[in-house]
Amino acid sequence: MEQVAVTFTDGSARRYPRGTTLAAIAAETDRRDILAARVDGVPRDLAAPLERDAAVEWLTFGDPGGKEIYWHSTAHLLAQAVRELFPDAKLAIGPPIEDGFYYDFDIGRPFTPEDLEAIEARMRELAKRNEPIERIAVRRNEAIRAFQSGGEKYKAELLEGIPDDPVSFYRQDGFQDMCRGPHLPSTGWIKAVKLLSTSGAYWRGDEHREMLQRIYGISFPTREELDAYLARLEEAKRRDHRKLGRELHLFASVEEVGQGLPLWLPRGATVRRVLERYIIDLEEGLGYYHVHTPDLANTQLYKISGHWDHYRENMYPPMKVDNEELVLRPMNCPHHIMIYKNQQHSYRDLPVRIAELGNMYRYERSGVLSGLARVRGMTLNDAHIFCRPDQLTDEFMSVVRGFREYWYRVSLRDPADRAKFVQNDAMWDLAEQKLREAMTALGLRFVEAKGEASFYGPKLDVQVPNVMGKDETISTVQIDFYLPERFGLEYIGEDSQPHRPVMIHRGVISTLERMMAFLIELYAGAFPLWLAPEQVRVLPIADRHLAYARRVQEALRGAGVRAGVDASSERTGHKIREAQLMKVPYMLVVGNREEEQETVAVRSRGGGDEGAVPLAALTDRLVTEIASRR
Ligand code: TSB
Ligand code: ZN
Repeated sequence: MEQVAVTFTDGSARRYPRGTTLAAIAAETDRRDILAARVDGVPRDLAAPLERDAAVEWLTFGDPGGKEIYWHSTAHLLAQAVRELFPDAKLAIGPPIEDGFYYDFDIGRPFTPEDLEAIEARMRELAKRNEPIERIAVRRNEAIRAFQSGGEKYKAELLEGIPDDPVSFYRQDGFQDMCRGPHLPSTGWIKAVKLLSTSGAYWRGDEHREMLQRIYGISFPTREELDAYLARLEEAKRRDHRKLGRELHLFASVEEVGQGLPLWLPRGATVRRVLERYIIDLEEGLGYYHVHTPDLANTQLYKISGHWDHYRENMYPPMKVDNEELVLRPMNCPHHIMIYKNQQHSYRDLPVRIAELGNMYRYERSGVLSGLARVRGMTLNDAHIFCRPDQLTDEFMSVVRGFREYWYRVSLRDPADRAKFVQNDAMWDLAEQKLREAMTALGLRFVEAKGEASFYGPKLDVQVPNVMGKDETISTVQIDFYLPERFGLEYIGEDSQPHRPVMIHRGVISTLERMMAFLIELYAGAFPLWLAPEQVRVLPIADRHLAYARRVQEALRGAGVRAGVDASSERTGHKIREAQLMKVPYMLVVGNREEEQETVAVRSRGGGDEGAVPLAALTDRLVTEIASRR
């Protein structure tokens, strides 16, 4: 019998009779977790026979590709359950997503929480039956006929977009769904399911089309994994900066102002100001010059810089005023370049480091906006370093040494994307080489990401996971040979001749918006003392203690401590709870005894009741703790 040669990822190879299924080969291993395979890189069902020599890579739930299949099959199970409970339901699409899956249905009304419970219970029953999931080929016109007679208008429309004949369907237990696959071998693989939420979703994401009902869910091979995921989800909800931002009066987003344009409320603005002062002082000490430049500029500036050609889709459209055409700036670099150009520079003055808490505006698509983490109007802790080529590596390294480590992403261009990145291979190669050299010299490990570079040069990004485990860029440092060229930047060298400087773009704490989102989630809203908007709240026991409470407040304010007073007529227990809800680090209860003895009864946020402490001693202690920034 004819044989095919199969190689495995561990490098081993074996021969099998042609037509042997992947399932048969998988059965030779003693592993029970193989749910599908990649054959020459293409995901396939275990039931698929091998017809020619191939490289086989087993897929399990532990692999991203395996999860995708697992969740995709669970989406089918969901559709089967909905079809059984709502025989008139029309099915649309049901893909796996980053965390789980969804399926869109048309049942003529929204799903209720009770519906979800019933559907989930039915899914569990169906999974227990452990029905095989089979791939079948259906003639195209048969599929069209079936969809028409079943009133499956969404499926019929989807089929119009697929040229295949025959088209593949997957069938389990009498239920079938048009699908490319692959899928799990049987429904019994799905051990733990949770339907998480439902929402309206337009068919094809088009607001002019039908409103469908989307059900989101997730599934795991064990109950323990599901429980751990749900616990993480709960914790994420508790820490969610959008929720805490509202509850702690830090920021607000209102429709009247606009999407992605958050308002910083007094408490949030206080935290921001502390961060701003801290970063500006630090940067001044490191030799950065802080400047102020306007949020708008002539469109021409961005035509020179290349933003107009490579970054326009992220820019707000220009506006005409008098005989000028202006745009909101999407980046601060061109303004800083004009500051550099405002005077002559000698090789001795370099590097010149120009910094700004620079406002910028990006037309982020509404679907990606998220609280403060991704906005349209933002303020970046930005700096542009203009240096000699021989200074580049050192400057780059000292910027990176100031970063806090999470994980590093080296963001490179995608040479195939000619629109997004300027075309100049020699320039890109040099910049990428310099970046890699510096990373090697720093001894840092990094992951490369093709296509994530800026249009003008490669970046080193510090990626930080948010509460849901998704990564966002906080710090970034970028090497740029391009803008100095575009703007004809110069310095006078030792040889008295003009030379071209190199630029480093650098952001350490990201935009204040994203940093705030990150800090809120990191501390679950309980900021350390130095950042807390209200560091201390004085709680008078009765109205007659209010005057003393005010004196305590004044004394603390005089020492630079942000102190509030609860002047309400509530009882002390209530005042304490209120202060705890607002996560105020210190509560100072004052009554007769405290007033007589110039003391305060201290309760710290952790719940610790420390008893009476002389006001002067407490003030000193707070000042020291604030200065420690811990
Ligand atoms: C560092 N020209 C450079 C600058 O000199 C620049 O703008 N780089 S950037 O495009 O990568 O943006 C800098 C940082 O801003 C990002 O690393 C990210 O942390 C933050 N940022 C970008 N877009 C948004 C957004 N929509 N909302 C909040 N923060 C953002
Ligand atoms: Zn820049």
